[in-house]
Amino acid sequence: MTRELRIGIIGTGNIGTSHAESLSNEVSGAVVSVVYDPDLDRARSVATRIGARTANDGLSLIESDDVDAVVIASPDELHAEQALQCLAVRKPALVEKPLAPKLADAHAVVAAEVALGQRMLTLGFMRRFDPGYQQLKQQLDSRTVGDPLIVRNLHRNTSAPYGLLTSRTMTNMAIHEMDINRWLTSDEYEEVQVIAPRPGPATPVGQLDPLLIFFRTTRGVVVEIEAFVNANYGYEVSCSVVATEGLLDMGDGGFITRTRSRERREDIPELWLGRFADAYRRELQAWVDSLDGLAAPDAATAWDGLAATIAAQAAVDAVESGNVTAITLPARPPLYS
Ligand code: ISE
Repeated sequence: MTRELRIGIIGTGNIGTSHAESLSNEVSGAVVSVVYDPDLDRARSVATRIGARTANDGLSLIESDDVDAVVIASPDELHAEQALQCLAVRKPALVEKPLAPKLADAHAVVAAEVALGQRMLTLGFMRRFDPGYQQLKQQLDSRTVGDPLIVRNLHRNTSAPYGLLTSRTMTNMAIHEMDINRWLTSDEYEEVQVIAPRPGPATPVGQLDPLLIFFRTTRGVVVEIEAFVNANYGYEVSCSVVATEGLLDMGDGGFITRTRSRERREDIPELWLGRFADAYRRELQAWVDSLDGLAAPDAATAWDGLAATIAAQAAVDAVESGNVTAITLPARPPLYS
């Protein structure tokens, strides 16, 4: 029996705490040895619950001798810097999405991993591990309904957890769809257009929410994303495909419908942690199982993280300009082939 991997977790917000508890209680082959969060009380509370110690800062956690691999669950704008710190000491990391909100930072991480000559970073695009999306992928790959023409995505949050900036709708929220649709269609984006309906009642003045984002891929597939940050009624994600010989519909994730006394009801989760609990656990298990420096077969790489940030920035440009915006992806380095 090889020693259990010792995982350090940076960030004990919603997702960092969820990962800490899942790695401690559900995932085999790993233990959480160290956690860090600037909110020291919150970090201590998580550490006490799972039997880990706390670190004084992210870098000391990364460099700790009792940390074999790192989960980066800090605020988005810190992901790139901490990923670079992990690469500098050759420690594998699961980087929560996005790789970086800023293009230059995302490019810097990919360049550093290419220079290292070894894939050590995995991106936390967990929907690739969601059973519904995996069945969609399997059906598309085996062409059960022919080839995709249109992919329609709904992504609705109950509210804006991190404040509502249109750019964050792209780089933090809809970036899930920007990754998963590349994966589903095995294709790349060549242009994007964004249309904003009138704002919803909970949208701050001057912000755009909901948004309709339209990507066209190199093979002519149109990927439509409805991104509604302040949908208010609950958290809901769905995906459906119009193809050359039929349709595929993942539905809304299989909420249980209860029918009784002439009433039909569904429980709709408030947060992504409810809708994607299984995907997060499967992603963590796949990552732990693959910690020999290579990403798990379905897992997203730093290259996927860069491609998603390129798409997100193009969508930001499109919404600001009101124009169709071209998307150019650099040549994929052999490390990611
Ligand atoms: C959050 O970080 C997630 O990853 C959720 O899946 C997404 O729905 C939410 O909008 C993000 O803020």
